[in-house]
Order: sequence, then C-alpha cells, then structure tokens
Amino acid sequence: MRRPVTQVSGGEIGPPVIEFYRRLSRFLLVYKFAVEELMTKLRILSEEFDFVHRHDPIEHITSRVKRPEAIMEKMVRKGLEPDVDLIADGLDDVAGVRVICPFVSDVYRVAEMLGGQHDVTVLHSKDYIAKPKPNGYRSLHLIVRIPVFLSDRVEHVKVEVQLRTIAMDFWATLEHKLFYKYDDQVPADFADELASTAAIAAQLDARMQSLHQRLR
Ligand code: 0O2
Repeated sequence: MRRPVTQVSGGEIGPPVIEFYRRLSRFLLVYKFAVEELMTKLRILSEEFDFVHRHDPIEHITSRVKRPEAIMEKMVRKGLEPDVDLIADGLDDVAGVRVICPFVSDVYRVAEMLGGQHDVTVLHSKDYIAKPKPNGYRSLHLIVRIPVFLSDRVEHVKVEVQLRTIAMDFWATLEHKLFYKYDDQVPADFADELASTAAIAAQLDARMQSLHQRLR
C-alpha cells in the first residue's frame, strides 16, 4: 500500500492541505468514471452504426479531466470560492470529451443518438456550427449529465462533449496553438486571416458533405 505523502522539500504538509487534496482527488475520480462511461457509449454507437449502415460517424474520440490547478484558476476567474463543494455547480467542463466526425451530418447524428439515450440528459447545447464564434471557431458543444454508479451511491455528473468534423478540429487545434487565450487582443489583420481560414475549412466541410451525399 502506498504511504500518504506528508512531507515536501519545503517542510511538512499541514492536515488541511492533505484533506483538501484527498477530497479533490475523490471528487475528480468520479469525473474520470463519467468520461470512461461516455467514451464507452460513443464507441458502442460508432461500432454499431458502422455495422448497420456501413459508415462510421466517429473518426476518433479524445478526453480529459481538467487539472486541479486549471479548475481552481477557472473558479477564481469566474469569481467563485475555490471550494471543492462548489466545483460541480460552478463548472460545466471539469470532464470533457471531444468527438471528431468525418462529416457535418455525422456531428448532428452522433449528438442526436447520444442525447436520445435514456440515462443521458442534455442540460444545454451551443451550436457554434450554425452560429460560429467571431474568430471562426465551429463545433457543437453539449453539456450532458450521466449517472455514475459508485459503491455506496449514484452521482449525476456533468460532462462537456465537443463534437466537430476533422476540418473543424484541424482549424481549432492550430488556432489554439496560435491565438486561443491570447492575453492581448489578436491584431486585426491576424484576426481577419484567421476568420478567412475558418471559412475555407467550412467550405471544405460543405464540399465533402456533398460528395458524401452523392456517393451514398
Ligand atoms: P480548454 O483548454 O480547451 O479546456 P466556459 O469558458 O466553458 O465557462 P464558454 O466560454 O461559454 O464558457 O465556453 P464555450 O464557448 O462553450 O467554450 C468552451 C471550450 O470550447 C473551450 O474550453 C475550448 O476547448 C473550446 N473553445 C471555445 N472557443 C474556442 C476558440 O475560439 N478556439 C478554440 N481553439 N477552442 C475554443 P476552455 O476551457 O476555454 O479551454
């Protein structure tokens, strides 16, 4: 059995800090389970849909549980007390799953299939495909709630699901590297160029979607 860490190079860690991290770790464990459950649901949808329709609507899936520092940073940014008991209500994206689909129609199909499951509640959605962000960002975001069955209770856990096409993901990944959370305002000429690259990605999606429909 691993012994708890009670000393660091700077000295002894006080009981309140140890207790805080213990509670936070237990709290985050439930989010890890929620992500695993959601990934399993999506993998089942992907494989079964492919079997029945000979088309896999999911290219790949990634996931993450926010790091404790990032959680606390966001709580403070939102003007909330950095208290473990307030995280579940205060933040919607402690757990995140990103679903990359081949075509735009697949994005909506997967969202519909997921939202249609009886133990998945869609709390809200933001359709940045129908209405892209001013910088050009496109994706469909869902905040869903699913039950996680633990040894002594059931927890209902929120997960942010981002659904996007390969082209949307290509753009968002590179934009994130270049500008997202840019401390200062992005210079106007860069912003224009960025928006124009997003328009090219949207055109690509539309043309690929049309080829897909014609072939099917
Ligand atoms: P990270 O590092 O990816 O986790 P919120 O900030 O969640 O309280 P908001 O702004 O309404 O509220 O959330 P929104 O618009 O639904 O966006 C949440 C997430 O979408 C972000 O998480 C990003 O992952 C992604 N996202 C939103 N806008 C952009 C964008 O312009 N470019 C890129 N590349 N990604 C975007 P985080 O926590 O901000 O970041």
